[in-house]
Amino acid sequence: MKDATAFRPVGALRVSAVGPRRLRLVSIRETIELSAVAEDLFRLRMVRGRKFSERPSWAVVRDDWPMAPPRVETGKETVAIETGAGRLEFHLRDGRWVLRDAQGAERTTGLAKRLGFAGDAARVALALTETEGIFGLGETTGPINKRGLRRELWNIDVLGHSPGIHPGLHSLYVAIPFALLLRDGRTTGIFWDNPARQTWDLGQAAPDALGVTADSGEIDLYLFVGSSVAEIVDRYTELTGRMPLPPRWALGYHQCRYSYETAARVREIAGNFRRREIPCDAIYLDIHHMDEYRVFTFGKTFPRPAKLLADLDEQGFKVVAIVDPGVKDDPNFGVLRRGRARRAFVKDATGRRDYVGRVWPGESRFPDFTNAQARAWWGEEQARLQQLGVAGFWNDMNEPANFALPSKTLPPDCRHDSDAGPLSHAVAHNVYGMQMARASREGALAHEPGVRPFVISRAGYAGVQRYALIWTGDNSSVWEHLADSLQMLLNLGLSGVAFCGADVGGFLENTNAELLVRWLQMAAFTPFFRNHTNLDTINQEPWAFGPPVEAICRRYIELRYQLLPYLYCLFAESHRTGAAIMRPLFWHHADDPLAVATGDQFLLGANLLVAPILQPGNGARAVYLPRGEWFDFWSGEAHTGGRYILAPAPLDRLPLYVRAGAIIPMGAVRQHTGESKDEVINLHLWPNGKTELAWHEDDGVTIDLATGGYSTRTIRFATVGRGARLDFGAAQGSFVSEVKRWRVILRCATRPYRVTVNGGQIPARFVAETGVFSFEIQNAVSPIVARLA
Ligand code: MIG
Repeated sequence: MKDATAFRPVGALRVSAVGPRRLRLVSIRETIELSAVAEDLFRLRMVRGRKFSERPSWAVVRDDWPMAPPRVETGKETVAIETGAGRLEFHLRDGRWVLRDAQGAERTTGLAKRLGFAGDAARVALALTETEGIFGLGETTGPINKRGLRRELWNIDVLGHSPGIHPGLHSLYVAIPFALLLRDGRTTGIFWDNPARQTWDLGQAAPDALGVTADSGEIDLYLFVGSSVAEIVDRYTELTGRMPLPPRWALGYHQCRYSYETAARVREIAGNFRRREIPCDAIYLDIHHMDEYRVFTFGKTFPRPAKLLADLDEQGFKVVAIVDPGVKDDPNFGVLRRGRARRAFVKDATGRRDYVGRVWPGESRFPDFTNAQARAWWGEEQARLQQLGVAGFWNDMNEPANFALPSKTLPPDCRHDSDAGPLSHAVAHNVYGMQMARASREGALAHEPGVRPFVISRAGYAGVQRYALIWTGDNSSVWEHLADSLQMLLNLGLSGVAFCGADVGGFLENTNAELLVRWLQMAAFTPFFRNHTNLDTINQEPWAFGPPVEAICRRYIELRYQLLPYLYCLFAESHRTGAAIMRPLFWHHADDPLAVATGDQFLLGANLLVAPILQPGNGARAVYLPRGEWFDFWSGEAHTGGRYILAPAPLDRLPLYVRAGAIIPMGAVRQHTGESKDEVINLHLWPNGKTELAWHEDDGVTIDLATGGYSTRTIRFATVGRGARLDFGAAQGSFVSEVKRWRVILRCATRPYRVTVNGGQIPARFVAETGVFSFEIQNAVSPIVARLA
């Protein structure tokens, strides 16, 4: 007898059907379908038998694009589909396949006899060239380039993740089977849409092969052949959805700890921020706010939650409450009773009884978030928190975590009654967290229509960006984790999750002054900026280490608030195109091997280069500046890129550089994003030939974008002869801009200019010592032209 679990590569194939965009191939056992989904996106599916699953995908929200009809070729040995952007060839005899771009260059190759099934498992293997890099894969530990590692995509609750501390740690909380392959400056994307546990051997077992196994399900590969990293992430996020614009307060500084245990302590924390004038927008309630960990309740240490939340609101604080999935198995608990009445919980293997596991509340049942009715019910329960004034939801433990079993999650044979039909937990596991986030977001919207929800999730699968931001879970207050979190966030951004962040200061263990400062300096430039620490650790609020440290923390939090207009434009760009907000250098410099190798610096948007200090006692660090001209943000000193420089970094200084040609819009320091001030935007122009900024503004609260509730305009700057020209295109959209005046700040100026705005001369100022030339322009919706002569 043959071993049923042995690997069997796909047998010899023949063409069974040819459609306008697709080709169907059959062997004795398997069926393959090749198709062009978009010009630059191909799909390769394979099943045993003759029928593809008709289950809708949890990840994919769009799967066909208008395109010129591709050429479909059926030769004797090979078949192919060719579009204007690429070509997918398939060899009928041995299952080898090749993806090429429009220039005919081989982007990636599926190895012969390595496509097939082994028992329930499905396998794919790709050839790797010697220098090929592998990026993305969502949230995983280790260096930015995953080449040579092995990672499992199986959402799991782990304490203290780190390659150094847990060398064997292969899984984290998020599973995103999407990778970017970087080969000789060209980027190719590969996404295997299958939420079952996947194992990615990234050139470890064999240095020249990328081998991927899914524990069950179909082979369903999406192959992206775009011409840049940005294009591939753009297409990938068109496929799996994009981040909705968060409320503006989500971009501010957030303060958390496990836990602020009483209402009085929360008020004290809030009072400290305002008294010390440290900007802050949100305070989090961790699990101790509940009545014995009963979800959606407040316990006796929070006697009048509505009053507390109203008072905090008056001080400009939003409150985010933790919401864990486990519902306490207490027959007197209303949430449990209603959930049971709605048949909303995950069933055990019998399919008849609810599975009962154990989490913080003790014995608990787990809502079946894969089911639309269960999600709607959850939203109703959550609405009670909204009515009390809770502004956001923090979905923790949604891998889901379970203390009852060594596997730390639900048994694989638990039953889900999903929108896509009945599923075992083994298949639903990786989507559980994202579907919880979906319940939270959709519930928040249903019960407060028109207001942008705020949902933060620990677990997720491809497409989770549609519902929540991701924070990277329980790191430790150690330097290695600061460095690790940076690379993790970069890969999350490459994987469609632009809105992400790590616990600032580190979660487990006690932090220290230097680590807090360095972490906070870096995180001021990450999309999500939240300080959080564990139960029983020392305090790590910005003032916890005395006045000098507090002053540095304040300074960087203030800088974050000053940069919010720049950041907000980046969030808008990401909402439109899926672009990462925090980017590896190679996002803009894929053909530069040194930029590709850099995992300890990042770009915020295209124009700010952040080189955080990732080790203790460092008064300086090497910084790689990619090709082009760069300016030191602090001193204005100019540097030519394409080389390393040594950057001074005393404790109060984060090495920060601006790309020549950048327009960086900066606002006033505010104590929170809702604080109203006469809006003057400082437009810092860092000179170089020609540049532009896509300005975006809206009310920061409502979801009015679809109906034009924004104000956008292109701001262009170009040197003309010895002078320059600054153009504000006409403002688009129905939102009335809050900008009263633009203060134009030309940096590195060597002389004063004569300035005319729409023809009339206006006053200007030149300070020779600082090289700053500045003037102010009244804002107007119509085009504005300023000339510098
Ligand atoms: O088992 O709610 O990652 O941020 O503070 C620990 C308590 C449960 C894990 C989260 C952490 C949170 C903590 N939670």
